[in-house]
Amino acid sequence: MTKHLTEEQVESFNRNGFISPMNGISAEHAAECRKCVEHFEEETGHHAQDALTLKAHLPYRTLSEVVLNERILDAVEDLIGPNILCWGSSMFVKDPGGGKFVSWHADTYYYGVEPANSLTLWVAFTPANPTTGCIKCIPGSHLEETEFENTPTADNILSRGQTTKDVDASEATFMPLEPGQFSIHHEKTVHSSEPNLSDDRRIGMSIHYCSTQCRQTKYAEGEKPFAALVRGVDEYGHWENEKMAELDYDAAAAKEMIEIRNRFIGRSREG
Ligand SMILES: O=C(O)CCC(=O)C(=O)O
Repeated sequence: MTKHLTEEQVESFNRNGFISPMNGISAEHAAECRKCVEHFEEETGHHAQDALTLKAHLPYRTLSEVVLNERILDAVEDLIGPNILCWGSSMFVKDPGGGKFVSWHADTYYYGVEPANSLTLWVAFTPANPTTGCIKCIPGSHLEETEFENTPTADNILSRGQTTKDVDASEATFMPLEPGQFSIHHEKTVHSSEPNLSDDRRIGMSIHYCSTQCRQTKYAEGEKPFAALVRGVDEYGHWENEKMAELDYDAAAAKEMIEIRNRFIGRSREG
């Protein structure tokens, strides 16, 4: 018996590696999330795409409430089971006319989470569609071992420019979303997004959930990564418990988030 998804959606996720759209937070909550993104940029002087990443929900209660949203967690539970960790989240912000895009890739290239009982849930704070540059996925690609190369360019949002080899883009399915709706893709699903051709920003938050059985393999022996237990029980103890934001804005958490991101990028570069 599923909690939010239909049996057909679960079957479709297992077959295709993604599902969309689902109703998540309210449109009002999505608008408040956009305000957080723009507040962060004013407060810190950083563009959210560059700095509100990896643990994006930690400086803001409004963003942590997205991660903890019951409808969202019900959908995650339907796919990976009742014991759920959130180990991170990243803002994806494309300014109008900016030319920024995301190359074909699978999140598994840099997640370091094993086994692959993990997924990415993307919540729209503004309309996401083919004009604004929504995510598009290659059906069934999560069932294959894909290869990639690093080809960074100035406009590629992925800093290392991870790009899957031999993608047939004509097979892609777009995942349009209204503000507050969400999509889910498996960590091995090949996906990308094109530039924002509209006259407003396209903003969404990518949330990284995994089952408590998963480990982070990019950390040295004896060093524990942080994640928040957002539902169920953690019978494995592979992660140090991370607290959700309690303040409207926690400046210390924002500073720490930027430091954590820099360390994570260092590890990814090491391999
Ligand atoms: O927001 C985008 O355009 C891409 C997001 C993405 O690649 C992801 O959430 O894994």
